[in-house]
Amino acid sequence: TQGQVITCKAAVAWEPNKPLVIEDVQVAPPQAGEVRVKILYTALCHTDAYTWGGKDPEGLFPCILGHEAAGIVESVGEGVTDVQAGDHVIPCYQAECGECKFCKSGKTNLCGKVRAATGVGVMMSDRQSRFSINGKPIYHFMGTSTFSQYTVVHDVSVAKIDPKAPLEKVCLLGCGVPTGLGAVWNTAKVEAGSIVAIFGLGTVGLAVAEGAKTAGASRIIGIDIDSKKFDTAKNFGVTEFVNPKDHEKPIQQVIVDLTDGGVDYSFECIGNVSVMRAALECCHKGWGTSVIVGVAASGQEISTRPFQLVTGRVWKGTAFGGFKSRSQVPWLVEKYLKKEIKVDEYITHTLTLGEINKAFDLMHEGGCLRCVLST
Ligand code: NAD
Ligand code: AHE
Ligand code: ZN
Ligand code: ZN
Repeated sequence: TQGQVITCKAAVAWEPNKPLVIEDVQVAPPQAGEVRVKILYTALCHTDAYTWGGKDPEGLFPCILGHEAAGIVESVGEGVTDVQAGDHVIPCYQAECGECKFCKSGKTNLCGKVRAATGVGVMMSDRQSRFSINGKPIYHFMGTSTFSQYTVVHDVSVAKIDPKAPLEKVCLLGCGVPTGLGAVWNTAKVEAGSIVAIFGLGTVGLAVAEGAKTAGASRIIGIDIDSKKFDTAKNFGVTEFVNPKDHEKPIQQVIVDLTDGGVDYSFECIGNVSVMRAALECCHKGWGTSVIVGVAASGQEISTRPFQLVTGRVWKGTAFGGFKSRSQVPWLVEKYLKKEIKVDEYITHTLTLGEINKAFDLMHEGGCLRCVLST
């Protein structure tokens, strides 16, 4: 198949909120600096639902969504040396080139090499899509487009991993689990003994809990409007549970009262701007740090009284948990193989690519963390 167009099945989002359609899609060969990957497993993340729902200012249609996956390199374009056909890989929506201003800064995991193209659904070299249906181009998404049997990614957007790792599990290391762990370890740098509050106990929030537990947090307070989340949350390290619906007082006041003045660290893992405010305001005066992880809809803005920051609270955000993707995803895979981090525990459902609309429906049910689709 090297050098040839591949026709395969992919789930196409033709319009926001309209069920995805499994189509025969033509996938062009990888150009210079690109890699064509046979996707074997892909999970759904809440961000896919957000873009599908028309809430993403960068969302373009028709497109092929999906960014949490694992597969095997089918072929590589000219000049690609870091991976070759047969390598097991995880696509990385957050690239790492090692050479750009961002990569060299030592201050961030963001990479500028291909971001301009991935934000508008095309490949960097010719600003074209590698996906088409009978000649009509279909946009890429987040530089990954994993809801397809084959995809084309930039070489800076793919991590080579240990072939011993089960792809049906480690696909989760493409987004949600690293995001939560890294928010704690890299962005907040939670110290032993800290009091932590987590808003939203989906996969990302639970991975924050797991990260906080390994960091030695003394109390891990989970906040969710769905009380059914608490039983599972205990297994990930949450020690106390608060449902805002059980209280008259604003949730920030509830947390401040519970913690003698506020938490050391809080994490917003929902994408709701009023919860982001509450997460900041439940932090302890003088030092409490709040990390925004959730992705808010187009047009939404955060606000608080500046006095909150003047009096020492710190507002931060994180993308992919601050992990440098190509260097650290393989390390996370090894940690999983050594049983140092959970992955299997986040997989509550498994379906096929053809059942993807059912998988999107499942995301709205409290019992679903990650649903993994086999392609
Ligand atoms: P999810 O839908 O599985 O989890 C969200 C949880 O929040 C659910 O348990 C829900 O019951 C709870 N919730 C909703 N409204 C609430 C409220 N008002 N108060 C308390 N709890 C509430 O989603 P997920 O896949 O875990 O993703 C969480 C968020 O993180 C999403 O916004 C997603 O887009 C974002 N995300 C960001 C990054 C990043 O790099 N920054 C990476 C992955 C995901
Ligand atoms: N496209 C949106 C923002 C989406 C967003 O914030 N994405 C997160 C990852 S979510 C993964 O589930 C992120 O890492 N962003 C950094 C980046 O470079 O995209 C918008 O508002 O335009
Ligand atoms: Zn994601
Ligand atoms: Zn870079």
